Amino acid sequence: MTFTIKQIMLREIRMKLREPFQISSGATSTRRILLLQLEGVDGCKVWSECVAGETPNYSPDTIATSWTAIKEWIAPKVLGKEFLGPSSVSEALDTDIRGHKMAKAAVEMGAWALEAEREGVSLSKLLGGTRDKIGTGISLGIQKDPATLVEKAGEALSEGYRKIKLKIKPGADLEYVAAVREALGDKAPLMVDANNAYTVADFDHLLSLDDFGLVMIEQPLAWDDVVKHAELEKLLKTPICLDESITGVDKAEDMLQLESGKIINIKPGRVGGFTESKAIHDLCDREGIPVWCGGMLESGVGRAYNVALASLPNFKIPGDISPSARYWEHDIVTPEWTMDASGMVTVPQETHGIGVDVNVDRVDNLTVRSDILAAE
Ligand code: OSB
Ligand code: MG
Repeated sequence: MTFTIKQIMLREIRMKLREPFQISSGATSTRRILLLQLEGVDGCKVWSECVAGETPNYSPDTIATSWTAIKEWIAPKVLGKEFLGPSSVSEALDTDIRGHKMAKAAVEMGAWALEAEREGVSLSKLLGGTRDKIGTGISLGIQKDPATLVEKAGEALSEGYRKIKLKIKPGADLEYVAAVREALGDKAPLMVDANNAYTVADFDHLLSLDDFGLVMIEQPLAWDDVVKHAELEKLLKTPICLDESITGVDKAEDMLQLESGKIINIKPGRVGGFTESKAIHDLCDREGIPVWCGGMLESGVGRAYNVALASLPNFKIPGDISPSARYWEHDIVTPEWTMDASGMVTVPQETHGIGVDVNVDRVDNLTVRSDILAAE
């Protein structure tokens, strides 16, 4: 059996975060979100989310470039074409289109959801997920002073989060991390994420982070580097986790060969979708490298895809998959994503597809731009 995508609707919505989120390279207060609705020839419709940000401070991909890429190059490669399954969509999108991974991922992951609907299974099941619940962490943005961060980290620990990630940058690092470690005690599962804020000139400074018993240090050096991270990994006791640098299974292979990191944060948007995410997951599983699912401040739609992915067996570390209320006053899905007191999120297994319903009226109200792309 084959499947065909008849139409893709694009929507840009704007959602205000409950509090601004600051990383070393910029802050976000209102999330501009690109949603897609894919429609199969059988009339089945699914929603997906492109996780690109407003500016290219995390990845080269942005809302604006992804919109263009989908409209000009990606949709024409898939609309009206017959595919054997979602992996063949991935293959088609990787042919003669360089980059634009977040744009490709939004369409490719939508194709997985269409396939799950067609087969009448949950997205988790279709992907090969084995978990009914996934462990959840929180990513705390850079705060105005260490005391504020200590307060937020303390709240997170008492809410049950299983991993607490502190964003750092030069000038907001050692003092902040020391204060949190002191307040939360030796056992608290703490890590840091620098989003590329350091260089080889900072190696001595970064080695001081070894004093804090962190479970990992995420992406301290350049966004596209795997060579200098290998130099740093040799010196650091704390494991390095790569995020930005791992844009595909090829880069995961480079990481393994060069020993640039011991853990990978997989974000399906960053690597071009689920087919590539699964390839990285499987490679890491064979090589004894644990992975976890990162986040991009997604709405409840993108979160559904992350939850499904994180149900795969080698997602052994809690992901940045916080409940809806961490981000939004009201999410755009029913039910909203929740976390239990032990920091677990339930993977929807009883329903078909992504496992949540999109509140279309609310999406309509939040829409600032839309387009419909159809097969010619
Ligand atoms: O580096 O993991 C990151 C958000 C935007 C861009 C980059 C990152 C993040 C996060 C947020 O850490 C994680 C979340 O969605 O809760
Ligand atoms: Mg990161």
